[in-house]
Amino acid sequence: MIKVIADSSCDRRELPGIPFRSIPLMISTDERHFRDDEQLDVPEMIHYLAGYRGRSFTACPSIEAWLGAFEGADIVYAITITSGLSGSYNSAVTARDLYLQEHPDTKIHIFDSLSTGPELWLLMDRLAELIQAGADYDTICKTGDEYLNSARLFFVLHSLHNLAQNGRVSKVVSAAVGVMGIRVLGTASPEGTLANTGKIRGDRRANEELLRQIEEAGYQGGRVRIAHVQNPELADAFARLLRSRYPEADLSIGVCGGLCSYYAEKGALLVAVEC
Ligand code: X90
Repeated sequence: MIKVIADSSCDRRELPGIPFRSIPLMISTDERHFRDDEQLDVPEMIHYLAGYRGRSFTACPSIEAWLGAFEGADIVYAITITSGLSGSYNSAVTARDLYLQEHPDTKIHIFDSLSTGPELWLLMDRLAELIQAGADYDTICKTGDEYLNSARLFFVLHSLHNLAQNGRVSKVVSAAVGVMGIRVLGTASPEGTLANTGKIRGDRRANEELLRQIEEAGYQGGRVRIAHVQNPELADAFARLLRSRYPEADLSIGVCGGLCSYYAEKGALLVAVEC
């Protein structure tokens, strides 16, 4: 059996036609714990956190959680959130090494997305195509790794509070925000960390600048995956803008799960593109 597994930074809880498991990360305060699975009420979590005055934090999946997910598969393609900001990749690699000692015939490839959210959707869709076309393990690993190298993630955030609180962004970058109407633009760096690419006032100008940066990165009409945190209007507006120039683009819009919603925060737009 072939299995695709991704940690919950992938936002999706199924991959049509393919046995798929999502491994939850956790979002916590000193009072409550939110498991980022299909039962999580993301709007309720966001609402609760907005009114919570204490600290909040997250935890990546344990080695045991990855081990459990490998069970029963002959071939596993696993995808993690960037190793530049989370321990999920290391946890998955350690689990693989342990698992292979007991199951030497299983094949397990771990993709470090060096990104999050919609960039994982792109890879999941590509892996599903390759698996359905009957490609072999080595080809899928190589093609998937190359695919990730050519995909890019860009985003617009309204707040960097939770990223800063958890040391995932430098003080210099986070100092700039919190001002009403100011949007922070960024991209996943080659090392899989957050690179700030500008600040801008207003949604319309932010969307235009986002598309400009995406084109500058080499986008020519390939696939686009858009994730938002309680901001379908902004996602639609960006999709319309992109379609006005690339009417044929394969584009889909979805909502962020718990982990990406926590860090990207209300209003955010995350856009992954094939470059
Ligand atoms: O291991 C853990 O506890 C999870 C830590 C995750 C930290 C970063 C999550 C970022 C989510 C924010 C905007 C996009 C930044 C992407 C940079 C690669 C989304």
